[in-house]
Amino acid sequence: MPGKYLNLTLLCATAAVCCGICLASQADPPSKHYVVKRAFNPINVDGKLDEDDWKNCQPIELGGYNTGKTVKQPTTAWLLWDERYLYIAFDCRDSDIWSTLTERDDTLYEQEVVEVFLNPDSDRETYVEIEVNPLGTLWDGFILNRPESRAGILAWNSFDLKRAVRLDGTVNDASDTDKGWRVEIAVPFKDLVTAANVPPRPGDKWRVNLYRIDLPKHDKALGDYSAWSPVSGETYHDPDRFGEIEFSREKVR
Ligand SMILES: [Ca+2]
Ligand SMILES: [Ca+2]
Ligand SMILES: [Ca+2]
Repeated sequence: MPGKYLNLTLLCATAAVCCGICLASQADPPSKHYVVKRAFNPINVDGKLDEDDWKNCQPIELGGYNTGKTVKQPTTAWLLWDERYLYIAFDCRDSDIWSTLTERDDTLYEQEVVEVFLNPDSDRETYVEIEVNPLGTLWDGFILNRPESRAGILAWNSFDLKRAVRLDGTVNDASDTDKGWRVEIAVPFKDLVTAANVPPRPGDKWRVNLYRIDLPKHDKALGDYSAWSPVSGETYHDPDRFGEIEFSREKVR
């Protein structure tokens, strides 16, 4: 995915181009809205999405990251919450699952991955980014998306974050045909320091986006880059285009 953290010079140049656009525009109203219901039962973060709560939860379908159009490898996501956690689940259809990165805060965005951008105070400049790859590796960072530059603070860690991955297929074996991979993530509210309320109050609204990268044959030119709320350009770092979630006191059933 373009616009990440590998090259500070490139980041600055990209940010400078974006800057004029950002300063010239007011915050865009969100194109997507999702009501996050409370979990009825405890969510077991094991990568199995077999809880009734997930089955009863409204699904989100991701589309092309800046078009919203159908992608080759579909992704469905769901969100729930309770007093301690925001839960996010992904179901990634994938005929060839691969990943080689195993260390926390490795450059997961260079390979196959799901990504969650959480912006509790809905500003343009600060948000949390969480990524999980098919091996269960975590990338967690606090993003400073300033007009002059963008930086991901990798030293920011959500120590109580839970995540799990279940494969429906094999990873790093292109000789067979996989079905996909599922991810379950629980983000502790206490780590989301820009949130007005911890835990959120019913009616609180956050700007959020959900993304996935699928790279057939390890080739970025063939990549499916998908998003819940389509971004305006070539980077996922477009907080004006994040969707909006609203926390509901209603339980999921
Ligand atoms: Ca589960
Ligand atoms: Ca794949
Ligand atoms: Ca980190």
